[in-house]
Amino acid sequence: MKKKKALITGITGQDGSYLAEFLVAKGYRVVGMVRRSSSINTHRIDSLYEEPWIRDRKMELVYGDLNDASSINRIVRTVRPDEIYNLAAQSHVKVSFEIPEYTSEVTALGALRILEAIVASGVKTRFYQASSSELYGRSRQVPQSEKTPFRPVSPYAVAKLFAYWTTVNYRESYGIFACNGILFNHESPRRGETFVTRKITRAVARIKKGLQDKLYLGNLDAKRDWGYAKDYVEAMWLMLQQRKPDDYVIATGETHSVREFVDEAFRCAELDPKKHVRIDKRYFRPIEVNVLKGDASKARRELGWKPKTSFKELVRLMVRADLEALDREGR
Ligand code: NAP
Ligand code: G4F
Repeated sequence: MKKKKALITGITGQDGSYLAEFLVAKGYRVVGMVRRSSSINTHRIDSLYEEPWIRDRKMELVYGDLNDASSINRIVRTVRPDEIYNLAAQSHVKVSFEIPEYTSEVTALGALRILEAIVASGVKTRFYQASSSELYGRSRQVPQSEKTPFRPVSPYAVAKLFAYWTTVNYRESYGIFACNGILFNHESPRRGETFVTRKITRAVARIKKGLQDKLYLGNLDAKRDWGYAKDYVEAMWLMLQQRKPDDYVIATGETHSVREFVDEAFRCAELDPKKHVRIDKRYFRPIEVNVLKGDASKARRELGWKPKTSFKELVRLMVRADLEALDREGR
């Protein structure tokens, strides 16, 4: 049987790296779109290079940018993927208040550019859009499901709202097999260092090794539904294997405050957070999303997907990974 080909935008990010590994293991040929950077930023997919996968042409990287329609058109036309996973975004909520226009270009119009390239090229492909629980923002409903009205409260979330509806619109207008995965927060040792979970686990490891003394954080009362990224990429793939395209919430169904995450992470390293954690106003946002808690019963029912990793296991594996990384550096 012919090998399936998948195009991943955002392959150098947390989810892109796990998804690439998952698809290659499933026998796909993966093409990753990367943007030009002055320094090497492919550390999350380095392990893929070490495997014989590249030699066997199971994965290749091509230059492109979501802000450059011509590169997207060229890639879709020449690669002719069976599946496209649009994971690229300016994905930091707090940063989106500082660069709102750029965030909208990449995170909103980027999705439109890919969908337009699909229509213009006539390539028969399935499309996954990385939608977000940030769409719910200040929604009054808890837990949030596919039926909960959106109420986005950041430039990032508004951009994701545009991309969400554009995906639905191209599905309905052109019959494209296009799906939104409304993923709640998902974390891992590969999480960017400025997102709160990784900032905490990295600081815990550094404090344990005597490399740092204080951890400065913003709002400790915000609550999030935190899952493990490795579990979540399977759900992306499952959505594109269904008979009909649809939108799905992916979540654990549990919510925990940032404070709980801090306490658990410090407990894992037998440290006292009171001695080390300080509040810094710099890390507060102009408006906060207070509580996110997902209802993923549709995904469980229709995709057969459920999370495999508990909150405590997630915190523990992230702390352990950050400690081991320092050990490897000889710190
Ligand atoms: P991430 O680690 O921040 O990765 C973002 C990726 O997008 C990186 O590969 C980045 O490339 C790429 N990118 C940024 N701007 C680009 C541009 N102009 N053109 C091409 N590529 C660009 O994000 P993640 O946590 O893996 O999340 C993946 C996707 O899911 C994102 O769309 C995010 O908004 C969404 N999402 C994430 C979560 C979560 O909890 N993680 C939840 C819901 C939705 P560089 O390496 O060059 O920066
Ligand atoms: O880790 P965060 O920056 O993630 P946030 O804002 O929930 O967004 C992430 O999840 C979304 C899914 O819901 C994705 F769409 C998005 O791309 C991204 O992956 O912040 C989590 C919470 C916030 O309430 C924030 O105010 O932690 C709070 N927080 C407290 N102190 C902090 C800090 N956040 C960060 N980044 N840094 C702090 O020092």
